[in-house]
Amino acid sequence: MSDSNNTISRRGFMGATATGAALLGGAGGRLGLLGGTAAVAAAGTAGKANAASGAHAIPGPGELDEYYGFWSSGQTGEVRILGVPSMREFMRIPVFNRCSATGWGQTNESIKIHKDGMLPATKELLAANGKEIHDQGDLHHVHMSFTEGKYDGRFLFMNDKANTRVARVRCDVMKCDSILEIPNAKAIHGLRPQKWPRTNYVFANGEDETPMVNDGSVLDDPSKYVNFYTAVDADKMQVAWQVMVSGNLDNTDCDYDGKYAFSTSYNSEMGMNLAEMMEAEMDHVVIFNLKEIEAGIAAGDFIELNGVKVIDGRKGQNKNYTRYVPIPNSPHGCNMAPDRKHLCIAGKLSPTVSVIDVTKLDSLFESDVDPRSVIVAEPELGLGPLHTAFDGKGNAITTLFLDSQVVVWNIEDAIKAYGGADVDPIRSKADVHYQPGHNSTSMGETLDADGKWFISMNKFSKDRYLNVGPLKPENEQLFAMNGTDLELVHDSPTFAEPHDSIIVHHSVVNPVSVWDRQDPMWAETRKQAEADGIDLDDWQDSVIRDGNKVRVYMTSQAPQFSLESFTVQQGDEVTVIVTNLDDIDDLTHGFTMGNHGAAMEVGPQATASITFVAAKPGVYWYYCQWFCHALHMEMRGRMLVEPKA
Ligand code: RUQ
Ligand code: CUA
Repeated sequence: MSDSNNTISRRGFMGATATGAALLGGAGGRLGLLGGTAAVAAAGTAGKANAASGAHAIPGPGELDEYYGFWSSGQTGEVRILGVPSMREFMRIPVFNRCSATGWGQTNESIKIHKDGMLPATKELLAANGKEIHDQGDLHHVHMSFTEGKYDGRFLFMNDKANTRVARVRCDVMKCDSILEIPNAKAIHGLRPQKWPRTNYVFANGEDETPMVNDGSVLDDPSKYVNFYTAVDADKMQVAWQVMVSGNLDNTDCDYDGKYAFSTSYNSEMGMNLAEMMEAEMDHVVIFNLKEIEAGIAAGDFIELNGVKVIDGRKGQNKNYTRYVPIPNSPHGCNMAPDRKHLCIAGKLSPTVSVIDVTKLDSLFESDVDPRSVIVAEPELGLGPLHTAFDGKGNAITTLFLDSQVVVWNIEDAIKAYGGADVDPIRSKADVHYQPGHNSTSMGETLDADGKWFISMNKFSKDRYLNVGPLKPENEQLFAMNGTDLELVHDSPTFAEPHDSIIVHHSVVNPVSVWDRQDPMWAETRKQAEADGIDLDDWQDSVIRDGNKVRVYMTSQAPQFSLESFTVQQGDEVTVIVTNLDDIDDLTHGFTMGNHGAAMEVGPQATASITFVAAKPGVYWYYCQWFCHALHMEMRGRMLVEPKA
């Protein structure tokens, strides 16, 4: 999986002479272009040897990264695309947030995506607050779709803890195409796509338990509270089924066999305050038996709650839907190793990671064995273990929040030690700055885990950067993995929040550069245009009146809108539909209507539309806000709003 992008690099130039020689020898496409410069650079810096080897080369200016990094942004509500290992930020994909630049949350196309998956009760709640859609979200986890245990480059899926939602991003255009609000559950936190045989389901767990009938009559009766584990049909973006569970749920993952999914619970007590939540020494991980749940649904063993088929998998039901494996103490991270066998549950308040052998899970459902018999190791790693990543070579890397460290440990040795052997599974520890939460390794949650790069996503930067006031950035750190040693190669501050990330080889991801004119994103808009007798594929400029609704169709082609001006009446509801006829790479236009809070991105060959009320008479300029041409400033026009007669 190496390519020429990776072998020519700034670090490569600065590396040992051997690397320099390899550089000059292995001419690929890009290398050919840069060959001359490379030779000079290599000669000029010979001797400044750097510890990072050629395999850990960091691309310099103009050079491409070997990996895409997909970042969740926590309370910012968007997805970010970075290059790894350069850690350059390429793009932001608005999902649960509103975006001033692209008009996400303002365009009719994006509002439709928000509203299509919204529960009726939420529409009412928002309307009562003077809103049509949510304008914030808390995006914790982003993961790619799988086929047979490997990333397949089709979709990214992500959760919104704040408003109990799951969303999907299309990797061909890197835009969100679906947002689904999950009924019954509250605060969707953990999220993971099914790995095998493909991502038919996206598993999502609710974090906050709520009264079974949540009508305002129950607050302090824990026996009335339940929690829900949800399987979303990933193709249709609809809830497939839910399982009612005991205890709250935190994070989730699933196996590489399509048989089981798992979710940690830090509050098995169902406590409502801190003291109650921390009472028990042992909490648990819930094991979901997918085949049994599907069979139970097929056999009608469910209740229907808000239109969803819900299986009862609470403790004590003892049907074959769920099992509860006791884990110390408020477990958090839930990570399946790419060895297809070991599930790592991070103890958080316990210094341990509990390793479950998933090949033993059948026995839990077949007989009355001690649920802890599936645990094959429980190494003590340090204080505050939160999440675990893998190198694909039998080693795991766990973040230690309280210790501000990450620890590399060997799974097989941990199993031996658990069996009584005198071996230390810990291979190395590295300080991180400071208090790490998630971590990720290159391709680390797939069967292609390659053990080259490791990222620690740290909740605090403290003194690491120039002071920017009371609100400090968080911090993420990139390490080159030299076997089981971690070498810090890069720090970057990040704005709220470096929550979670995945590192995906570039060969898996193949976005287009120009939209397909028939893209489903604006299918509704297209239908309306057809009804209005407009051909969206052609240069057009039409103002269609429909009562007090006015639809303004125009095209953009650098450096012009097809309409220099248009006229509406005071009080009209105006929809502007812009089709970008430019069809070359990187020629995005925009449309901003001055003083109306209306702006949108219109990519090459895309159509986008936005609606506002022209409430005040006067002349208003509209302009293109994406720099597109030497005459970009001139790309503007006027809307005349005539006073009411
Ligand atoms: S959870 S810091 Cu929201 Cu991803 Cu563990
Ligand atoms: Cu079109 Cu700027």
